[in-house]
Amino acid sequence: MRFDVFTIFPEYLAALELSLIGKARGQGLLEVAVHDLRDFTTDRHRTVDDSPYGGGAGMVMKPEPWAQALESVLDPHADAKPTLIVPSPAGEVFTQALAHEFAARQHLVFACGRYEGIDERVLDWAADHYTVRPVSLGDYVLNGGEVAVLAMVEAIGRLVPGVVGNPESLVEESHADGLLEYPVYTKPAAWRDREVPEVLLSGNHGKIAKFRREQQLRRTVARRPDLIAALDAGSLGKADRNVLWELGYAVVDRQLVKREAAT
Ligand code: 6GU
Repeated sequence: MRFDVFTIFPEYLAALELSLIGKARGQGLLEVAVHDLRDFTTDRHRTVDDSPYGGGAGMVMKPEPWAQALESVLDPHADAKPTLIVPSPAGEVFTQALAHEFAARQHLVFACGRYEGIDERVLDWAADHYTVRPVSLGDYVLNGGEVAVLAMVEAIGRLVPGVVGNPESLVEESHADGLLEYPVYTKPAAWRDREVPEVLLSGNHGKIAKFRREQQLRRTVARRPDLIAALDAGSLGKADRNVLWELGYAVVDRQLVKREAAT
């Protein structure tokens, strides 16, 4: 799998040389190329921005360097269009499902905007050559796309087979089944007057699995009720439904609804 990143701050992406992603690059599992957008300018000052038509605050990224940059990584022999990911707080929200979708692609290109964003015509033009996907990390504003690309390349890259050493760690983690992960503990069994839950020391794997599942449900209800509302209640087991009933939820048309709202 290949990633190309275009940015005016290539040093920002140096973190992709570290840890799991850096190691995967060394092993040839991932190819990551970071490009300086200013290398695709033609004027003496290497200008990438200009004032917005229609007025308003800030600057807008000019279209010409972006077109040169995005053309430079197109492969005329590729059998599918690459995906162009444009980090933007105005994009669709990046989720684990989107990470899986992108991890199945051969070639991802990231266009990091700065200032107020990239001239909209770049995205229109790019759609002839790319599948264009404006993507947001969430409902808050960053100064540019670079930090978002670090997050997305890590979330996508770790799903590529071989990048994470133990593939089981991909199954038992937050969001894998629409719930948050259960809490984890290690030695010592007692620490500063706090004990590890006894069931985890019991060696009873059935009881441990049941305990962990209940913890996942409790945690998700407390922290992310939006994820509970998005569950398909029809696919939940009896034990799950009982825990959720105790936590104040009822099933109506395969949807989990707050019990007081249901009556
Ligand atoms: Cl992807 N980019 C920027 N600039 N801000 C963001 C974001 C992305 N996601 C959340 N805020």
